[in-house]
Amino acid sequence: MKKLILPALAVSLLYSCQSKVPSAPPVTTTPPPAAAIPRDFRGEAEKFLREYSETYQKLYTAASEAEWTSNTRIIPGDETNARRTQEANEAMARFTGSEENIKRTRELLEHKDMLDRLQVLQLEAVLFQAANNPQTVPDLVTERIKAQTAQTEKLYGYDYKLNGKSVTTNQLDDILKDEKNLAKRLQAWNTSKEVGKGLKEGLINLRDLRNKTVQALGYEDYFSYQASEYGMSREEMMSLVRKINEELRPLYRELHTYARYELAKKYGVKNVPEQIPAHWLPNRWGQDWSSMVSVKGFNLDNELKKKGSEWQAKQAERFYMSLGFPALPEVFWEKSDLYPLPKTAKYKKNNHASAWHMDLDNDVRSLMSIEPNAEWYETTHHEYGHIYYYLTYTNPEVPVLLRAGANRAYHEALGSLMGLAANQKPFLAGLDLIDPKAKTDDMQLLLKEALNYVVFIPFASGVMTEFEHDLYARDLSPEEFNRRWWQLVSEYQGIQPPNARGEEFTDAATKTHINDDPAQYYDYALSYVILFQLHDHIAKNILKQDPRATNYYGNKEVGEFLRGIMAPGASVDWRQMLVEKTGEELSARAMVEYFAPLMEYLKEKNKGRKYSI
Ligand code: X8Z
Ligand code: ZN
Repeated sequence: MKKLILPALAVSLLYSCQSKVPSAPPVTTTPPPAAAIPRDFRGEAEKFLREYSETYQKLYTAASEAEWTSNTRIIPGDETNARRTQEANEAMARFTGSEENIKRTRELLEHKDMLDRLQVLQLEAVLFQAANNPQTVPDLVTERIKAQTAQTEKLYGYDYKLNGKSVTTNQLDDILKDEKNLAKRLQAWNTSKEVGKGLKEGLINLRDLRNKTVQALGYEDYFSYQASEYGMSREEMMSLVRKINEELRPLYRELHTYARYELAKKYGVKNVPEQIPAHWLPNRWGQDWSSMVSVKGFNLDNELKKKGSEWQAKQAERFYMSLGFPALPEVFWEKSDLYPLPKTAKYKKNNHASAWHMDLDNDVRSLMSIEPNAEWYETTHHEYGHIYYYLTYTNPEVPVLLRAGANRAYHEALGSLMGLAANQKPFLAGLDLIDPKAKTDDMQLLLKEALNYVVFIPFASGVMTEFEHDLYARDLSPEEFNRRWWQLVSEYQGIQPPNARGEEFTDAATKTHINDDPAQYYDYALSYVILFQLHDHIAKNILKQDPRATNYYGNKEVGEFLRGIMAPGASVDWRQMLVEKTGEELSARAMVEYFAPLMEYLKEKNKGRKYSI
């Protein structure tokens, strides 16, 4: 979540943008008739953008600081943080959504052809921000900000109870990964879904407020608003994600069949169910099944446990540095919040991993709850991808307003790419995390990877995206939140709930992004597709290695390639960039090709088994 925080912005009373505008020089001569002076739109845009950006950056920084505290020190019942965050975000909203800024931006954009490309992109970014906070409807914006902060506090202030005892989500995840007793698994799964009940009202409210705020500036709904950042309509985005899902469906079908039979065997269930009971899977949402498979000679969890969490945090940095990226700045180590809270802590924190560009400059931080295990190892690489993206596009060529990914999916892709690379055998052997001489079954390794990357696709491009589409664009009735959620889970993932999930639950809302990163989960699906395209290019053309067995470590050319993608931020066209860097348009080709050998293997393995999706 919070891939980039782009809260709302505004001029606080203390910091008025008006006061920054230098007054016009006194007129000493009689001006010629107005028509005779050609207007210098480029000069006007430059001045406007300079002043706007300066205020924006200050307000953004203040809002980030407040949000940071709200996410790292959650004290239920204490409203200090919420109040401060509210004020900072409102200040931001008043500025970004100000009628004056909107008017001025639109006016300048009417003369697009007289402006330079970067100016147009920046003005479009200004309008995009404005649409989230239009001050034509200030009360709605204020209410939305308030509802948003309250929802996050509710989600992360929640006290999960298992057998009457408080447990963390890391503990619940461990049970779902390791426990063999189905009754115990079910308890943990049920516990993980309790939080949704209290989030329903907030979600209904947020859905309405999000839709109404962007509608004030002409977007049909919040989903369309988010898709517009890719230069796409809602329908175009839906067809793209549906196409991706279809391309990976044959492989998913094999994985699903394989998992049903293997899990039934593991739990000693004779009748193999058609749909996988949700509590059988090693993840709360069934989005990653990789821990189902253990490969002999490749036990990352064991090795990482010996090394510890701090080692993991430093190792991910070493990997980036080996490619030529700089060391993480001191502020990162001083101010990040990387590890689980001690049991004695009197407060809670948001325990979903995120990366923050606090000031759109060099203050970068990450919020994680790193445990020494394979999942956090991958997540750490993912978050550092955001951090290095921030640091790399923080350069004089990229104006503050374009310090973002080429699109949001790129921002997600680069760190995930490093996560994939950091899990490949030659890389791990080089680090002594696996014995270079140990014989490992490569097909099992590929299977393990598919249970992560491929299994994720129907969840991300199917369940999450279709649900949010219906929520925002179809005004899904609150009477149907849970029914629709499980219908999608069944259709796309082939998973069934272990017990009746009436509308008193809101299982969708147990997923953080539904609450605090709305209508953009397809970013992750697209990011996986992009990451395989980039990886395919790196392996074949730079490293000249098999994409399934690479070692990026220490390769400066790979680093150059990645920096070339990161450095321009959002100042480039994302489609053009992909073609330039990989020679092809967005396509699941590389991902399908990567797993092609597995397809054959699974077909063989599944011979005689009944397919159910
Ligand atoms: O939310 C995340 C990142 C934070 S940007 C850890 N991810 C998605 C999730 O956890 O659901 C990464 C992959 C999918
Ligand atoms: Zn991310």
